[in-house]
Amino acid sequence: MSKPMSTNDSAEPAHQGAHPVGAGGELHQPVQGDHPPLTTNQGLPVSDNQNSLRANPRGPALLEDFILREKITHFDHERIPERIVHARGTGAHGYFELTQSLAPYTTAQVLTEVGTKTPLFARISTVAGGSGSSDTPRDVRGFAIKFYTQQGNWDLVGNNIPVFFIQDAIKFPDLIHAVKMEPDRAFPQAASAHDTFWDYISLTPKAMHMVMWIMSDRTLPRSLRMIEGFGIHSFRLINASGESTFVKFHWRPALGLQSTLWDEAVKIAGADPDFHRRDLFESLTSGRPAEWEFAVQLFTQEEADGFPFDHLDATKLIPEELVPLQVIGRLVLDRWPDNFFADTEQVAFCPSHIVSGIDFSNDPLLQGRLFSYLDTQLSRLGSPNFHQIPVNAPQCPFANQQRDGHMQMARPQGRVAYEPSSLAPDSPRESPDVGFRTAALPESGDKGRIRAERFADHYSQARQFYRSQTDHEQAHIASALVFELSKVEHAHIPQAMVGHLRHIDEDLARRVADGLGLDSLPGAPTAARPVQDLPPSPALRIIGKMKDTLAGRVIGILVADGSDGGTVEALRAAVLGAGASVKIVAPKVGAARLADGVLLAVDGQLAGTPSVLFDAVAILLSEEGARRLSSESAAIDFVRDAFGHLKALALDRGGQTLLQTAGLRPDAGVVAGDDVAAFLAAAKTRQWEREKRVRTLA
Ligand code: HDE
Repeated sequence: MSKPMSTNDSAEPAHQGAHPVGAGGELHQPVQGDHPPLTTNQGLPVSDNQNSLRANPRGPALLEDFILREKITHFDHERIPERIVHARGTGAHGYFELTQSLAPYTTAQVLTEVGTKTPLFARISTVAGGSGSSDTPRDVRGFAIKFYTQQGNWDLVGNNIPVFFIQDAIKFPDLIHAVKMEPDRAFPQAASAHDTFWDYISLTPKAMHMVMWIMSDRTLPRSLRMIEGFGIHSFRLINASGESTFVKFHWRPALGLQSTLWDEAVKIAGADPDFHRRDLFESLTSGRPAEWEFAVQLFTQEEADGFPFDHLDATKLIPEELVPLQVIGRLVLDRWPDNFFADTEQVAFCPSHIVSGIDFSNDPLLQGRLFSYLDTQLSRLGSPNFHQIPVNAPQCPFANQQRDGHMQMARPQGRVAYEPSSLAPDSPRESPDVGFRTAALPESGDKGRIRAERFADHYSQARQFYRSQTDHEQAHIASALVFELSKVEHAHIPQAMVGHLRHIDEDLARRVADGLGLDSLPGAPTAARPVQDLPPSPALRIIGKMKDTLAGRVIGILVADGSDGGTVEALRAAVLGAGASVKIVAPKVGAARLADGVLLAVDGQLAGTPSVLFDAVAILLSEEGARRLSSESAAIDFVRDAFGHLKALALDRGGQTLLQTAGLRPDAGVVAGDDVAAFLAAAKTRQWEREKRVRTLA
């Protein structure tokens, strides 16, 4: 019988600095400095974390092994249910700083104390995909903020689009079931381009305004740092006299609004499924905070009565031209969480987390949301005590007589767990002066399953949105509709959709019908109310909101052995000076040997670092380097995609050779590799003029 051997029976003792291999084959780490003992969850130091308890060296494992069982059991339960919607998210810590007081309108201190920095946690998410889905599908982005105010937590749980598909919470499960993967086949993942989604939408005229937004490039953001945010619903601000003013909340990105193109987003999903998460991580961990302006639209009941739509209807927005935005503060994200699960996964947002001085409106979608979030979090986080998880806990004192429950962390003292009590005079009591009070507003009318008549105007704002767009943006909307509807198998569904589009814009309907190969324009459904021609709102565009800056953007420089070091360095220095970051791409990861013999460190290997990952590119190659890359499809794709995605290109002679090999002719967005100023100017925008040369748009 062989002698049983423990790990530490290996030739060299494990704790003496070498790397001995244990009986299990694991390499033991050398011990450096002090380290805490590895223990069980009960605090028992563990002697061997490599071998489970066995009857003999080649014998069965023993049930007695409580250390193995504890470790595996905990592992088996590591996952919690993902969110039913918004499962894929990225979070960060930061703060809100008020720059202009809203004291005439509200008693909420977070909106009245100028200069106070209120800590917050933000989570930005896609909606339809699972938690492991990619970052760049065509989808709405959730934009949820938890403000840890000194008067309690205030959650503003919004999206990057100011309207929604439906008007009443009772339709939310139907909408989500329609967009999620189809239940019999479990695909498509994270995509609206399938039958059930468009079937539901084609039967839901009220969704048409939102459809215009989701078919626009708003759903293809370049970066989470470059999206707008909206609270969507009207809320109320309540002042010290109890007077109420309606408010809509907005976030506007300091870096400007920017999107990718559809083809680009699709390719990014393959090149880097974590594109947005990585972008925010790299930005925050390299000391570049993400920042938004916080703005409000304020309006009275009388003003609301004069709007040509009902502001309680979440399928409508209030154009900025009608009620201007007032910037009142800034929101800064500057700290990546220490642990993703602890914060980003466990954070529990809830629209009913409100503070005194803010109140809800009667928007029926909002009213339904006030119920849903707490309910879903009870099953997702498994206990009514999820408010004790650090990311969810208020950062001000909180106390009440709620007790016990799964995972209770608090240890309330004394015998009194009720109120009022004479036995515990210092126990928590209600505060008539500062406590939350629902605005005392009159309600009257007949009870019923009913909806306000003005909610039935389904097409006017959809038309306003479409007609407010630039030619390029209109073409992208038409192309997106053609793509999505071309994936639908049942022919009557695209037909019905084109019928709806006729109420929005006849030309749009024709373009989509043509793209889908329909012989004639289907009839339009009867509109419940006449479609109004509302004035165009330029604020609804993306083009024009992209800021004239390179700050926050990423430039890729493709080099190979033999590239000219002087040109590379001049370009890199200028780009860094303009606030962008630079990644060097080369055929081999490690380093490229430049013409002068200097080794240039490489950030990405060509085949794994395509140009879709950059905002603009430079291709700086020797003639020999260009000749070698001319037969590399990854190099041809690099230049062809950069060109096709309307990016600026800086090319030296080798770069031009590659451009020619790819069959492309230069235009104004293609500049000389040593013309740094021209490149910086061109890289700040997309080359929209090029689009008609490279793509047939519906
Ligand atoms: Fe949500 N939504 N929602 N939603 N929502 C959830 O809550 C719901 C709606 C939004 O990063 C869920 O904790 C209903 C509009 C965001 O953790 C759930 C209705 C807007 C997030 C839920 C809506 C949102 C959620 C799933 C129709 C923009 C992610 C997980 C009445 C204003 C928050 C969870 C995060 C998450 C319900 C519509 C934004 C199921 C019933 C409109 C940003 O409770």
